[in-house]
Amino acid sequence: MMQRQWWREGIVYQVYPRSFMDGNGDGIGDLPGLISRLDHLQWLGVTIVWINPVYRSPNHDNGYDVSDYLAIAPEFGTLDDWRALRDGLHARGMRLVMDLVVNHSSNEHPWFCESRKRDSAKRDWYLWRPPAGAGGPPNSWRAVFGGSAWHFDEASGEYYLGLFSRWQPDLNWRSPALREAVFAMMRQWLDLGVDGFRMDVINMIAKDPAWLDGDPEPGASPPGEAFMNRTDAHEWLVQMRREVFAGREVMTVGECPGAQPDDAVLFTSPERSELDMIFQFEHVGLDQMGSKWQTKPLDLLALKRSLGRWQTALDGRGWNSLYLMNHDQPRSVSRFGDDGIWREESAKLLLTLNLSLQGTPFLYQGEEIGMKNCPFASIDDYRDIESLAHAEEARASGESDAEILAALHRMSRDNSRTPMQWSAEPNAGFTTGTPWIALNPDWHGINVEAAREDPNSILHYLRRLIAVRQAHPGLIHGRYAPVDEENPRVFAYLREHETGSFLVALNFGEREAGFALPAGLAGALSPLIGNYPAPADPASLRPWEAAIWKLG
Ligand code: TEU
Ligand code: CA
Repeated sequence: MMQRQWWREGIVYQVYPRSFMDGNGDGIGDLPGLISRLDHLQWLGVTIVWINPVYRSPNHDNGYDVSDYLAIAPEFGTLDDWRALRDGLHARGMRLVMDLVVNHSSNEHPWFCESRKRDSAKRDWYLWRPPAGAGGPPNSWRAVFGGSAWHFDEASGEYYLGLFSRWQPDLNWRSPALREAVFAMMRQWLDLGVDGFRMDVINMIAKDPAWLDGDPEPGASPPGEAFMNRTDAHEWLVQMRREVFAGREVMTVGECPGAQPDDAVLFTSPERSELDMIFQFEHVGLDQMGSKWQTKPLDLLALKRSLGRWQTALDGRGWNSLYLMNHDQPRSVSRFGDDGIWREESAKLLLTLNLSLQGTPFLYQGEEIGMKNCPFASIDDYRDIESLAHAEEARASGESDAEILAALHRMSRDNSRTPMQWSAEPNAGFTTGTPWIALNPDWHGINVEAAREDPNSILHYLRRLIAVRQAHPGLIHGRYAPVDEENPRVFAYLREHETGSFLVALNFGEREAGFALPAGLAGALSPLIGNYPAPADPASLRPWEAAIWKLG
């Protein structure tokens, strides 16, 4: 079905509206601000824009607690502003993907307010359970942002499930009426001209009834399959495709923490008509030991094996999304690259990785200029519910503020939520007011205006890289084949396609490193793009050198 291919050939730019551009001086990014920067996105060459939630919300989790799915939050603007954004993107040949947060709503959503009444017809639109026999929560599940995942409601004398927080009650997708209410809302957005949805933790919408009524094995930690990637979730996504998307040109990407390649084949194989692609989390878990706050150095071999596994698993059977960061992850150049003296080279290398694999690349605001993690001086500078919950728990367990800050500097989601850096003007040109969150103080040297003036900047490199990828179908669709797999410092691979094949080589480090060329390729390499002025030498790649060659 050719009509569904546009999202395979596309390149997505993720905008976190709250931190992208403030149009009215209140310190909060908004839709008019985003509209004023669309030429930047068009100049870059991206073709799809995904915006994080802009619906009405109490903002306990910055919009991932929705209290009205059909209203634009006042801090972002009006529905007319949204229409102007849609028209501005479409006029520039770009498409608009909205965030769909329907594993849970806000506890202030009217649906939940009604559901709190025990005799309400919407009681079963959420997951209510009586206290366990001895009192207390029905099972041992912990909430992602701290404490129990079960929250007691005095009015009805029962607990409700909120896997993330008390402000984010989980919707009960087993209710056909709830599913239809969600589908009706989605159809309204599609009728307004939305081109696709990014679906928040969509693989969590089905929970194991046995666990909802108590711990089958008391004291055992709940297995992921109790609430992730369950068969019912697949069935409800097939129903969604049939009842919402039929006959429409819509892109769908499901955020699926904990999904394995086999799950991804089920979610994304075209024959199953569920989703077009998913966000998997394996590569962004490699530098962690258990919790995200206990980190270890990244092992390049582990990264090569992980990304290679996903390339092979979905080749011809599904489709990958490709990302190195987003609004939940730290800045890619700080995490996977070197944000010190090799910042520019390593940022270009990471962009080359993300745009030379099979799948749809997702870029996050600021990646185009190599924005770095932001080491706030005080825990009070942080805004994110997840970071503040961690700080509270860590303090309670005796960690010092210095230890807590060190973990936040590495992994806080606020690293990627500091305001976009547009120029060397006050507040980096993001706002004329007081920003809702502090800027990274390095904006004087790292900003879009400065990058536009430097032909060797990350920004200009990315623009060339996007043009190269879009001009060569083999870089989009080609089969991935590892090269010199056990090389501990160089990530090299082929992309084989009938329209033309390519060799990619990435030296992950500041030491010169070579790699073993596949037999017969030595004389067949035509340099296509690289992050150094002179062409790369496969026998001796320079520090953080990235190169793509055309074969033949
Ligand atoms: O994130 C889901 C999710 O798994 C995150 O909790 C992520 O694993 C974690 O933040 C990594 O530190 C989605 C949204 O992207 C996130 O912003 C929301 O907070 C969350 O769902 C709840 O809606
Ligand atoms: Ca604003």
